[in-house]
Amino acid sequence: MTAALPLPTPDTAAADFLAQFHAETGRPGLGARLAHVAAHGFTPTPEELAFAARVAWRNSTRCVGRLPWRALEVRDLRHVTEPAEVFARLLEHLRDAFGGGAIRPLISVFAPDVRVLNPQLIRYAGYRSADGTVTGDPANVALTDYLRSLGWGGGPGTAFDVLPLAIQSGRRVELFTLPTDAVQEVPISHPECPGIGDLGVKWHALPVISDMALNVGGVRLACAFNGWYVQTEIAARNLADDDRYDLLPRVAAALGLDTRRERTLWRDRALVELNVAVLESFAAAGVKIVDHHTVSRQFTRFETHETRAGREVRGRWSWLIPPVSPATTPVWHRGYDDRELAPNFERLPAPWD
Ligand code: HEM
Ligand code: NRG
Repeated sequence: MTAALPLPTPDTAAADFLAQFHAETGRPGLGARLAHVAAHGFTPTPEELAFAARVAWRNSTRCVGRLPWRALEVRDLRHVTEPAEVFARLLEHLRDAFGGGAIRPLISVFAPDVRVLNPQLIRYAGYRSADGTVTGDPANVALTDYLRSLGWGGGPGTAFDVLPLAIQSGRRVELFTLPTDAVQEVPISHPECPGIGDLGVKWHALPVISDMALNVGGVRLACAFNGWYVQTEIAARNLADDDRYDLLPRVAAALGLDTRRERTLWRDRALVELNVAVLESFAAAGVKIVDHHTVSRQFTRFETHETRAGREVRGRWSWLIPPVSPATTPVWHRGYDDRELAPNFERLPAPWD
């Protein structure tokens, strides 16, 4: 028997992705597409890219917000390579994703040699002073120092200075200042405790992750994507962690709690009221946000839909449970396989590490 010459086949990651795309969408022509990719290499079509982005969200094991994955709006911006034009497209992303407060899940996908170096489009500076104290967000000290090393002169020095964007194209890195009208923010106050509003705290409306690449069949594309916040992300972590804004002692003081003994549970009580403050403030500002009970229930609906579609839901339990009252949510009582599926989002290395 003579061995037939093997037909050219694309690498397995691309072939696996194309097989999945054709199987799930019911589109004909897998054989022809595989032959084309084997001969010319894999460049995703706009339809393949949109499918990959939505399925990458569906596959995001650390995301509890996956229920509306089919509704993700995908902007194919692979032709955009100039940093100034990337920035212009990111401003459109911020405006359209915000949608006057209604917030829509949106992803902008850029050319392979483009990337935003900031981990999110909106981040607050962290300025470390000589005595080691930090003004602003301590999580962003390294980012702030890095932007200064690129020539940024620094902001006014408030606890909420929005950082400029560092956009890389090939070897070039350029800095861009976000205009104030591109950054929607919500002042945080409490319906019954004016002392919490007096702390002068605010947070931005949109979480737009910009340091993850979409991996579609082995092709990695820089992107920026957003949904809306779960209030725990802001109130139980960003504002509460002692290595972030560390606000629990000040919130407890505003509430008149006894902070001398742990057994008064002043931390827990301050934490709950700070969560109430963030939810009520976003609602009052007309900005979409979800509480941890609702999003956990939505996640179990996502699980039901996926099971009906014959797919297994993967998850990272420690990320899916909320940092407040986790055992009151259905996710607490379930278990998940945390192995990653393709296509997916992959974190890009920080340039300052
Ligand atoms: C992580 C909620 C939309 C992809 C998370 C986390 C939450 C969350 C609470 C954990 C974050 C943390 O602990 O720091 C939501 C909600 C959404 C939403 C409420 C509303 C629609 C999206 C969208 C995408 C996405 C549109 C992508 C298209 C991810 C990924 C992670 C994540 C990749 C892991 C991030 C990391 O490793 O830092 N999401 N999400 N999510 N989400 Fe979602
Ligand atoms: N915890 C981070 C944001 C991570 C992603 N969260 C979302 N993503 N909700 C923070 O800034 O607090 N999303 O695409 O909606």
